Formats: sequence, structure tokens, C-alpha cells
Amino acid sequence: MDIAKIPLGEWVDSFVAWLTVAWAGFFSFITNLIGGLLDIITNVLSVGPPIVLILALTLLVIYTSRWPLGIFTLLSLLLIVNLGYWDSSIETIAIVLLSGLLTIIIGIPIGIWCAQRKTVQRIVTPILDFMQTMPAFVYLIPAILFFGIGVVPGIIASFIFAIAPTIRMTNLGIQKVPEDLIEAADAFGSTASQKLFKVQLPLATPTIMAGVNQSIMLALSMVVTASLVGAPGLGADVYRAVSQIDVGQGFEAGLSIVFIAIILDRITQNLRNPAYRHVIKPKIAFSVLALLVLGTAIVGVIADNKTTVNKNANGIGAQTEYEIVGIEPGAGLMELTNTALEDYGLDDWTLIEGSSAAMVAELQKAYTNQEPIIITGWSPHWMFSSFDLKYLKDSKGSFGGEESIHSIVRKGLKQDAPGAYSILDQFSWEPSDMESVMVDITDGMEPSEAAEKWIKAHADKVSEWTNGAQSGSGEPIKLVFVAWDTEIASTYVIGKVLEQNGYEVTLSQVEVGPMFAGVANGSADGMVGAWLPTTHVEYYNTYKNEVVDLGPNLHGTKNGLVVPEYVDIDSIEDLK
Ligand code: PBE
Repeated sequence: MDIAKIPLGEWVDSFVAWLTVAWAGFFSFITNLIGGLLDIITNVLSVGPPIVLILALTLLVIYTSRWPLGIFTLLSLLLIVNLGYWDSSIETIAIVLLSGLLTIIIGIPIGIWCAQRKTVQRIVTPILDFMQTMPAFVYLIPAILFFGIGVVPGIIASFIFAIAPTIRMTNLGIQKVPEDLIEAADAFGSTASQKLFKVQLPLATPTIMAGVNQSIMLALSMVVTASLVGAPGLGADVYRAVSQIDVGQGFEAGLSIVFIAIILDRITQNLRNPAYRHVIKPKIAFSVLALLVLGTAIVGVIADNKTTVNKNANGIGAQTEYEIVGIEPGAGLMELTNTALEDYGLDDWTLIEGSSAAMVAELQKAYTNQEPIIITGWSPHWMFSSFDLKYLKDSKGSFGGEESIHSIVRKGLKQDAPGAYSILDQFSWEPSDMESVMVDITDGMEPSEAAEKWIKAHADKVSEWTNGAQSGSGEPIKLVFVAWDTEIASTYVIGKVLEQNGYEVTLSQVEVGPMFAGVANGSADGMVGAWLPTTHVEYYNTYKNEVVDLGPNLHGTKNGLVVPEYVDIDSIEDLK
């Protein structure tokens, strides 16, 4: 039976494409609103030296959950400062607080509405089921298109992921209020709102607070995922550690997340019934806290307005908010860009970590709206044929010169699969070859299809690679690659060629560090994406004694900062 595939994916694509354009104004309003709120929260949290917030949190924990936990709070936060994760922690706490605040503001009313109307509950429940079970990663994709990369799509995705418990528990809490109390309220002639605010909500508060607590914990569990689209903080530290296989950093950042989780959990759990409520009345304690927070926020906003006045509002920096759109944190290009920022003294600028796909989405969006954007770019890349782009001149040579891409295999492959070894060894092509595969993939072809098409059209070239190589008899070959457009193209092509020569090939997509480490420890057989001598020099030096370098498969690559032609600057110096 041959029934055509239902183009569900395409429908979603075009719907999202339509939304992106038709609702652009709304989305940029939301982006600015959330970005602005986050700035305010971050400013409040980072007022004065770290010890200010540490003491404030410690006092709050002592008040809500007794002094032993207060001591834990004090020590764990001091440890975070000592390990060097304080700034990241502030960013993470701010993100979690804001997502939590949004779930309260939006979730509790929806929960109340559900409790009051059966129909609403019937509609909302399946939506919540859907929101909770759809892998959170999936929300990130449209979120990038709507809100750009950075912290905002991360907050939105966390919010969608985290709001369900607040809605469910509010609904549950109100429905659990005993019938006779409601009847009594009715008998005394109370209005609907009196009933809600004087009877239902007060009785439901413990349940609602349990929901809020869960929402905040869920939001915290999203921080690593959110860092894939450029949200800063401890999540980004963890992602960077994975990307570079830095066990120590991963542990330190992970531990910091655990500490923050425990602190936030205890505070929210005991907020309603503080341990020392008899010593200081909760009303007084929380009013003082609220006043302090509000006061700091207002002073912060005023001070902020004063400082921004001095900056050149029309310069490229102001237009792009001093942000350079980067890619995977472990990519060599990111390291090079950080060096460049130092070399050129560009301390005002931030390099946003995310992924190649997010970077391209951001470029596409800016290009359509003819907005200024600066990205970390490399060639060969299809983006240069799809958009009018230029490299910014790099007079200090921070990005190194032209490079080659090497094929690297594990030790022992030559003995275990001599044919595969010699094909990988003889693999070599031109940037233009690679680009044509990349263009087909961007135009919607499956990578394996695009690879097959190129192989068919270039039989002579392929026969040079397979020349003299003995055919395999179904031996497994595992190639690792990172989801950079260049490496997707090359890995699929060489994978197909190996397959056509009798090997059982699996391609597995990993982060940069794991790509090198996998070949070094023999869990992968090879890879064709080592950019040398500059981009991957650190990984190469770490692993060079445990791998076999088969030399270049392509010459003439380039790395750098890239802007659309319509952006009015030409060199990195112009970013000053
Ligand atoms: N790249 C493409 C990679 C190598 C391949 C330039 C994004 C990197 O920076 O590590």
C-alpha cells in the first residue's frame, strides 16, 4: 500500500512562517518586555557585591525554613562564589524567577477559570497534557524564529514547559474546597468574587503554592535546554562543558544548579508558613522584602536610563545591542572570536552561545527585515550563496588564515577495515563540491539524498577515493560529526561512499569535544571535520597521540565575523 505522506511538517512550517511575519510586531513587543523585565530582575539581584544577595537569601531561608538551612544557604552560595559561578548563578536565578512569575501571573487565573467552568477545564486539560509531553526542545525551534536567539526564547520555552502544574493545582485546590463551605458562603449572600477571594483562594493556597513550587523546579530544569538557543547562566556553563568534555566544569556548574534548586525549593515550600512567623509576622517580613526589591528596582531603572544616554545610539553596537551571534560553545570559531574580541579591545561586546542552526535562523530573520546583525561565519557555507554577505576585515589576523579540513580515524582501523581506511585516506574534494551538497540540503533535500546525488554526478572523483580499496563485507563503520552544515555535507557523502563499498555505516551526531574524544577512545571509527591548523588546534593537541591523522580532505576554508552587505561597516575595527 502506498499512501502519500501527510505533509504535517510542511503545514507546521508554513504556519510558523506565516506567524513569524504576520505577528512580528507582537513578538518584538514580547521580546522587549521580557528582556526588560529580566534586566530589572538581574539588576536587583546583583546590587552591590555578592555578599549582599547571599545575606539576603540566607535571612530569607532562615525566616522561612529555620537556621540549619540558612547555614546551608550561606555556605553553598559562598562556595558558588569561590568556584567562580556567581554571575552565571545570578543569570540563572533571574531566568527562573521570571519564568516562575509568568507562570503565576498567567497560570493561576487560568486555573481559577478551569475550576469555575467545566468546559474550560475540558479544553485546557488536553492542551496541558500536550505541552508537558511534547519534548521541550521542540518549543525552542519556533521560539527562535519568533523571539530571536538569546534568553527570551529560553524563558518562553521554560514557561510553556513549567506552567502546567500551577494551572492544574490551582484548579484542584479550588475544587477541593468543601461543598458545605461554599453553601454557607452562598447562604450568607456572598457575591462570586467574595466567594473566590474570601473562601476558595485562601483554602486553596497550600495546593496552589505546591503547584507554583513545582513550576519553579521545572523552570530550573529547563536551563540547560534553554542554553542551546543562547540563554546565559549555569545552563550555558553545563552545555559548554559537554561541548568541550570538561568534566570538572560540568560538575561545578551542575553542583551550583543543585544548590540553587534546594534553596529555591525550600523558600517556595515554606513561604506560606514561615518557620519564624511568630517572631516576625509574615505580613511585615514580606512587606519589607517587597519594599526593598521595589526600591532597588526603581533606583536601578533610573540609573540605567542615565547611563544609556551617553552611548552612541546609532552606531553598529547600539543597533545590535553589542551582541555577536555565535554557534556551539565548543566550536573552534567561538574560541577564535573570543580571542578577536580581546585582540581588538571590544570589551562591550558579548558573544552569544547557541548552535549553528540557531545562528542561521537568526541571520535569516535579520536578513528578511534588513536589520543589522553580526554573526560568526565560515566558508565554505551555503549562506554565502543565499545571502549577500561579507567578512569583516581582520587586520590583526585573530581568525588565522586559510585552513584545511582533515580526516581523522581511530588507531587500529587500518587493520580492522583496510578498505574503509584507504577510502577515508583518499577522500578529498573542493569547496565548490561541498557547497553544492550544502545548497541541496538547505533547499530541503535529505542529507543522504543530496549526498547520493552528488556522488552520481561525480563518479570520477569518487573512483579516485575508492581506487585500490578493498571492498568491505558488512563491517560496521561509525562516523561522528557535529551538526555544522559543512560537516553534515562531508560526512553524509563519505558515509554513502563507504556504504556503497560494502560497509555498514552509522553516522552519529555529537558535540565538538565528544567528536574528537570518540575517535580517540575508539568508540567511533573516524570523522572528516577536523579544521586545522588553527580552529581545532586545542582538541587536536589533546588527542593527537591517540588518533591517526589522515591529512586534509579539503583546502581553503575561512573563519571570521560576517555581516550582510547592507551593514555599513567593513572591518572588525569598526566595532569599536
Ligand atoms: N566551524 C565549522 C567549526 C569547524 C567547522 C567553523 C563552525 C568550528 O568552529 O569548530
